Amino acid sequence: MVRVATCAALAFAATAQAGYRDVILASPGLLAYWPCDDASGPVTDARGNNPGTAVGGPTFGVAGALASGSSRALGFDGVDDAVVLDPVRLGTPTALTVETWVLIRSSKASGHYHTLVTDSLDDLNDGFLLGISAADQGGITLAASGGSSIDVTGTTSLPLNTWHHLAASYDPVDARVRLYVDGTEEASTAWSSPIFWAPARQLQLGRQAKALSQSARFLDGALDETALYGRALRLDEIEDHYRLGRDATPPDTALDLSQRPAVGFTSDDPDATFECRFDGGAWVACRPPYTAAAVGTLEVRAVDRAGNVDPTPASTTVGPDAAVDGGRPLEASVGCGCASRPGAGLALAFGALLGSTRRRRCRSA
Ligand SMILES: [Ca+2]
Ligand SMILES: [Ca+2]
Repeated sequence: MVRVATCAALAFAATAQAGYRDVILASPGLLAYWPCDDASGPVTDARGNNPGTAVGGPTFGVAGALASGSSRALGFDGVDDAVVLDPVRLGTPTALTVETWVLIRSSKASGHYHTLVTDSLDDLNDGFLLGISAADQGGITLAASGGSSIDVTGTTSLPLNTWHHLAASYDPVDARVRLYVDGTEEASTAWSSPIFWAPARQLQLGRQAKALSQSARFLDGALDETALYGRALRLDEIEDHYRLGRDATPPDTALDLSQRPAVGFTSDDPDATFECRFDGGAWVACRPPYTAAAVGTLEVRAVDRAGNVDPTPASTTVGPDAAVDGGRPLEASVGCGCASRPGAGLALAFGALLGSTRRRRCRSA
């Protein structure tokens, strides 16, 4: 839908978030649940049993995964951010489900991975690790005594900067390790060995315990609504969690034409980013204010953190046209406004503008 923004503050219903939390808390076998809605440390266990200590300075209050706009999450810098938890309070369950919403900001180099949730001491020789591979695919490793372990890896390469639901389960009676991605069972492998819980193990979010290769395995991204259960959740339960939590509503895009020739734009989703295209060209990432070097049609669409794209982009005529902007001098800026050079815009093509903007490494808000 196209409309001119009033930039009014929008209220977001917390219904979906509260509903999601209620369902998780009512799930049989729940051992710990970190909604990651905290404004600062410690990282609260909504079940009240296992609060976490933030180390390395993770970012509290980043945009969360759930459909509710008020859901918050915990950001990890991929360098040294982690949350340290108490493995003793987790116990030594024989069956297990580990569940989280995750967003990754970058792809790891070959052989490296993002550590999401782990309870292990010695680099996959004990306990478990839920992670995301260098191919951006979810995976679980479970270890048994004697040094044997099982890896089950998904098949979907998760797009960067969008939220996804990951879960993995193991039940020795069922004798299968299963991996679920966005509410679908994506991989499973037969496995009947009991989980080996090392006496000196460490339960953590965002990093592994072992120093060797640790720096290559920090999470660069965010976690939300992380939960551990002492049983294998069924497929229908995992489907329910995914359906209840996921944001399926596309964001709306609005234009602010009050500062011609610059065009401002906003979205009803405060965490949305934007894509622009000029005269039907390719969609490229952009940020307001936008000022064009040539007369043409600007289209803008918001993209939310769930990957939903506004299906009805906002559009307007832009450019150095007296009928459009009153003939005022243009600034050659696209996106973050860091490429401003008054009067120089007329000679520059749109593509060159985008290139210069990217080269200046405009940072997102
Ligand atoms: Ca840090
Ligand atoms: Ca949350």
